[in-house]
Amino acid sequence: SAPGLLLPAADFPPSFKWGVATSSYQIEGAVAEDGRTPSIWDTFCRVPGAVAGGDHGDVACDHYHRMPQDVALIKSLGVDTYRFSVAWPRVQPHGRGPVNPAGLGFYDRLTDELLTAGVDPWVTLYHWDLPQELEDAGGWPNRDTAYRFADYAMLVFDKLSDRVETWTTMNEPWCSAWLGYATGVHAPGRKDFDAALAAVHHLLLGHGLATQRMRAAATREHTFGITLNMGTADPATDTQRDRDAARRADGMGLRIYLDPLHRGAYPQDMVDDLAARGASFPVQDGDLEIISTPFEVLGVNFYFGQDFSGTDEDGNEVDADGHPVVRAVIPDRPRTAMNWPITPERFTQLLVRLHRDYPGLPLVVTENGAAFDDAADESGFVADEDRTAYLAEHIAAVAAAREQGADVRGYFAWSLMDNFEWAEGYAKRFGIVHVDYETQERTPKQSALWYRDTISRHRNA
Ligand code: GBH
Repeated sequence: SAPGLLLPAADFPPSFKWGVATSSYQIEGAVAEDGRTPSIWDTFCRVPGAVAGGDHGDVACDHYHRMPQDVALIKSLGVDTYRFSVAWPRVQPHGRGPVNPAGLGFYDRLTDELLTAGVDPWVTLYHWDLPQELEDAGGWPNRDTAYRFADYAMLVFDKLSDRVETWTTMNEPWCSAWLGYATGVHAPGRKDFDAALAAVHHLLLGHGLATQRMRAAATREHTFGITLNMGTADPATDTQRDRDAARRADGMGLRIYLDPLHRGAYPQDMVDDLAARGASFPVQDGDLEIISTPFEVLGVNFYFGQDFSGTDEDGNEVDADGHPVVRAVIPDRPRTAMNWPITPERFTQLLVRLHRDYPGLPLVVTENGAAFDDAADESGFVADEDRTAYLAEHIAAVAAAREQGADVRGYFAWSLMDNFEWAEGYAKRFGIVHVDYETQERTPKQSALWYRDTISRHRNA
């Protein structure tokens, strides 16, 4: 068995939250039911070549119809918390205007089902499924979308805040902005650098507006927050050029989000870099006060760390447009099925660094996990020692970060079950529970059984 599989229980206090996570479009299916309208992902999946295998979320894990059984499954894992996202086009089909009670009713029932099962609901308000009508009106590059998001947030908050304690606004705005509007590998598939910069700013503004309004309307204590995807960026070699490349990668990947959120300002080195290419964030008076409104938890999604080089393969320091080269160099490690390197020690490094550079911000790992080429036996069981080892090593990395003072208060595995892995479709499986997409049968993998035992060992320590 893999090293580190048995963790000393003392590494985690009884208050530490163990969980599993999913998102709406990746599991729900039922895309045209009870008044739901298309999101940008429904549209994008129909673009030839956009998603591997021509896959789409029409059925996905059929969670919309199997929710009570799925909550029973979650309960059987013994977790404290279930992190799910709410589909905006179910709740507010036109992206503005009145609530759709049938759509919101699903999350109302889900919340009650979880509470009855003794599992804490953790809401993410936006995990990438923007109503298509709002994209048609300009999407996240359009400032108005931030205000529409805050209105939508309030519709959900009004209904669920009596029972849901923790509210996170966005999942990984980096992905929404860069993959959606700059590289175009995610919905809506646009390729426009300036649009992506505007999207970054309006996603952050939407977070701030929604957080302010929810807090003002709260009638009890709540935990508000946001989840960011975070890697690590180390220089490939110890030269000034590579150190600059790593600084730039960290700036665009992490600091342009966390600095405005926590310090109320975009990082000056990144503002200068952007100015050198004639670009800037569309900041208006008062925006940074809104964006930096205090919040109580930072959700950390970590998969792997990278090195960065300031030269391309031919040794050039600038690209064809004259911009400085920032080239990712994948560390020489075993890889997952996503071709992502396995770098648990960099997880420790990230968590300790967040604690140092952004003090006073409690951290919860809202996603961590891995895709591997699972082979299910006839009963549907997957003996996923690779995934089990990945989880064990990364949980040990969290324990190591806590020992070094990082204020990490929870860990959620990505994902509860195999699901629609965005541009990779269903071929990539991140679940700790196997899904047979023909029968919709769920079968806990070895990693799920290990996770359940690990949680119970900690709880009974
Ligand atoms: C998360 O995205 C999502 O929240 C979740 O829905 C998804 O299923 C899960 O992870 C697994 O993919 O090499 O330039 O892309 C994670 C997306 C992947 C974004 C790693 C940053 C590293 C930089 N992240 N990626 S790059």
